[in-house]
Amino acid sequence: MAKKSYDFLFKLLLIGDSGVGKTCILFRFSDDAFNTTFISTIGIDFKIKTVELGGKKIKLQIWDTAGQERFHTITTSYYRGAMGILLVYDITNSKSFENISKWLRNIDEHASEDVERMLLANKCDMEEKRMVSREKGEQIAREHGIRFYETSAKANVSIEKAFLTLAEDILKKTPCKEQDRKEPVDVNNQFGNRSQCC
Ligand SMILES: Nc1nc2c(ncn2[C@@H]2O[C@H](COP(=O)(O)OP(=O)(O)OP(=O)(O)O)[C@@H](O)[C@H]2O)c(=O)[nH]1
Ligand SMILES: *[C@@H]1O[C@H](CO)[C@@H](O)[C@H](O)[C@H]1NC(C)=O
Ligand SMILES: *[C@@H]1O[C@H](CO)[C@@H](O)[C@H](O)[C@H]1NC(C)=O
Ligand SMILES: *[C@@H]1O[C@H](CO)[C@@H](O)[C@H](O)[C@H]1NC(C)=O
Ligand SMILES: [Mg+2]
Repeated sequence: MAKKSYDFLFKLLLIGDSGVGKTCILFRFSDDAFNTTFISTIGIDFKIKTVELGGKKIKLQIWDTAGQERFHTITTSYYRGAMGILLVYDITNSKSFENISKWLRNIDEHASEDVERMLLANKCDMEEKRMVSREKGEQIAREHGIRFYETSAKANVSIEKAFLTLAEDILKKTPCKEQDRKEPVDVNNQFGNRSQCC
């Protein structure tokens, strides 16, 4: 019997206005690299990365959507299958922050109800051009009960942390059924035995 090379498959999705850095965030996470050239995503793209959490191999299939309005129909068709969604804005672009409420509404309309959400304030390396304070980001995240990180794909700030934390949050609410091991596994979460996961 062939052994699967992973224990869980988690599908994640990146959304947010065009130019906020979604593709760069994913490229930093998957290839640990950064490119200053802006090549706007056409439709949708994805990358795979396998990580290990609490002794479990987790294959992350990460969908990178185009932020441009003209791709709305195609990109929203990917919300349904997502277990985690990263909402991204750019701290140097107020409009991209104001649009977060629009992206949150898109999630309400198109994603599954128990999807795990996370808010990322990207380009935090550009402090001199900042238009959106950290407090404003934290506040909207708090209002919606979701985690918040200021990130930089360029300076490699909190990118890995964000993806791993999101995966961990999904793992915590994943029931045991798709796994074949007998011994319980310490998933190392702050809730101790409150976790539904094995
Ligand atoms: N300074 C800085 N620039 C960044 C950062 N992340 C992305 N950029 C730049 O922002 C521009 C847009 O980045 P992308 O990742 O292509 O943006 P996107 O959100 O994927 O845009 P769409 O695909 O059109 O939705 C590029 O020129 C990047 O080099 C960052 O953390 N810091
Ligand atoms: C914010 O959303 C509106 C409506 O979808 C869009 O026209 C606008 O371009 C967005 N802002 C940015 C900075 O992309
Ligand atoms: C980016 O950050 C991650 C996590 O902290 C680290 O493992 C990696 O080596 C960093 N990459 C570079 C190029 O410094
Ligand atoms: C955690 O385990 C302890 C000891 O087994 C038990 O008394 C307690 O009720 C458990 N807590 C929860 C939230 O399940
Ligand atoms: Mg892109």
